[in-house]
Amino acid sequence: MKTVVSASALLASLVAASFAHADVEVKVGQVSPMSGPIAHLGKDNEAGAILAVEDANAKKLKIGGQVVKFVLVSEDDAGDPKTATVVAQKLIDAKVVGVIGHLNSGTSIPASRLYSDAGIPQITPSATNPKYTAQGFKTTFRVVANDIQQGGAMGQFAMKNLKAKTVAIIDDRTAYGQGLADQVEARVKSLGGKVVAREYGTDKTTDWMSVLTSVKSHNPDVVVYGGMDATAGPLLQQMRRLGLKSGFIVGDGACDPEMIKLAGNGMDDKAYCTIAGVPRDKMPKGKEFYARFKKRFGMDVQTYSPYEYDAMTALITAMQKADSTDPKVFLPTLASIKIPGVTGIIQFTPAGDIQNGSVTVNQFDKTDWKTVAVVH
Ligand code: ABU
Repeated sequence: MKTVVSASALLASLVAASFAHADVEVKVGQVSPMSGPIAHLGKDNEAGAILAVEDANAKKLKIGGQVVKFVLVSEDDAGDPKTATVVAQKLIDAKVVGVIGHLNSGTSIPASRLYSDAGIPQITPSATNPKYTAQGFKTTFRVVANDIQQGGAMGQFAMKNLKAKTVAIIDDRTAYGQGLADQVEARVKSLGGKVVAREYGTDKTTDWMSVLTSVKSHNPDVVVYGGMDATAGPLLQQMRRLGLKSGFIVGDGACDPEMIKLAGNGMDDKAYCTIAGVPRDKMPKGKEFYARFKKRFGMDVQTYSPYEYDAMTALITAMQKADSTDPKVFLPTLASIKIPGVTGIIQFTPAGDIQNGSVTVNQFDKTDWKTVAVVH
């Protein structure tokens, strides 16, 4: 009789064999929306964490005299603030020693109090609302620039590069979208621009026609949107369908391949987006990471998986340097860490923000986003 061993069974036995000598298992958490309209972004983030844990485990790290196997506990918060606190408590109860997440500002902020009370470090790879690190928690970190930087860069780009005199701002009323829109408005006004409309929908809105009809009556030079790709794509497509020819700038929640897919024939060279970090070709290990990611997962990086990878690596390196997997012991080491990551140097300000955060401005060019400026 012929014996058939499936590739996955073979892989499982090889992985089991390679950890046969691990003395201790240590749980690390990851939270992102892995269901709902931005699940593709959540899965992108999760994949970054998987890769970092696999790399760490391959090194068979000895911490506190024991060989450690890191076990990733991944949770889906669906991008919903209430679910975020439920899964945060679940991770705390499961005794994870640190959490990478959440993806959204609206989920990271409410969850951060729970992690702080439990003394567990939380590093977001993508939430950009400045309030996240302004709460005075010692457990709260972020590896991307915040929306004071990003919103400022968007407002400045509209005024100085696109020479806008009038700007319309739309947001999705989330902590991220509204917060980013507020920062853009402040910068536009500080540079002498006129905000001719402030309109909003929700993070589920896909029919923007009434909002856009109102915006069109002001004939703005530039329309700025604070929200994610699932809503930004239809917004831009409907803008163009309505004959609104203004420049369009969207933030990091929509600066990805999915935005191009969703906006379809609405994409043109008047469409810009920003990322709260550096472009791939400016990342010290970007080329290698993007290639390894594609090979491992069979999909392209969306936006923040390299940052998720760096966040998880920083967490594990802090344990290694402190020679302890006890958050009470390694938390100060994490706060003062300085390591070369895929995306750049990972080092935090006293508040927990990334030191020297950058914002990249991209422009749509024929088929893809192309970098036009990096603001440090
Ligand atoms: N920064 C973009 C998406 C995540 C968030 O801040 O809600």
